[in-house]
Amino acid sequence: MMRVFVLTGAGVSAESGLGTFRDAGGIWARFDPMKLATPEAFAADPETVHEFYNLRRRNLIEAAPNAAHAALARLAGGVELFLCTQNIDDLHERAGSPQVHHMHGELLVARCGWCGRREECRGDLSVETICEGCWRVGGMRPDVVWFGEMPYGLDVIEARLAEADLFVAVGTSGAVYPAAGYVAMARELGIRTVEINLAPSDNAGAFDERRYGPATTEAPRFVAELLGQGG
Ligand code: BJW
Repeated sequence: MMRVFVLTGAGVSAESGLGTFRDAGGIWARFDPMKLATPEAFAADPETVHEFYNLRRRNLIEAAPNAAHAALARLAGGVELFLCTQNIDDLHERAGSPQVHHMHGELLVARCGWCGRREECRGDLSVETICEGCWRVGGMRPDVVWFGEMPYGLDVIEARLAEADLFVAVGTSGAVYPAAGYVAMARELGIRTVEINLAPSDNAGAFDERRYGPATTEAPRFVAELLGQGG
């Protein structure tokens, strides 16, 4: 069975109404990432960081998966798929993807900075939230990977990339490492590489094949072709 490594980014969830980061009007055009998405920002002003993620968590709960998420869920039925997402939303899971590797963590999970305990989190967090593991206050944070922090499961990611026959990036700008480096790694390994995006990403030139258009159109088309059902 063909082994396919799919890397998704914010573009795959854009048509579900969740903002991307670096597009015009994107999240980082309105907010300074260094004041919200670093451990230093959380240490300096946890209330503001909580407010930012509480708002995004509420938006996520209201959002629904789209045709791109659904197509990638179908793909798992026909190939050996490793679905690696940079997204902290759960829309791949809600579309039916059986296994998703969240390299930048998950918004619907909270983690205690004191004891490391993780728990599902669908409500707001605050500096008053108590950890039910160590009963300390002030350490609970969204279980997401901020700048300067180590993404999750890099060893697993690199192992699955090394054994892939095909690497596909969907809706990611190629601006954030280490994910942005995977296309180069794939090429060095002789793996065919495909980009699906609304517009060329920062490293578009590194891909063997490029498909441009909305993820909800291009991902289902690509998946149908891959599963041999015609375009
Ligand atoms: C559509 C569409 C539609 C729109 N259809 N497409 C090497 C070189 C240089 C720097 C570094 C390096 N290695 C590490 C760094 C530093 C840093 C980094 O990369 N900085 C860059 C900005 C230069 N990286 C890190 O800090 C990472 N950690 C790390 O490497 O640790 C190593 C280490 C640590 C300690 C000690 C020793 C070693 C961690 C990165 C964490 C990123 N975190 C965020 C926030 C997560 C929480 C949150 O959501 O708030 O993750 S930042 C943000 O960017 C988020 C995303 O996952 C990530 C990627 O963004 P993505 O998904 O690509 O979105 P956009 O908006 O950029 O692009 C959207 C795309 O969709 C566009 O292309 C559109 O065209 C497209 N699109 N609509 C299809 N409808």
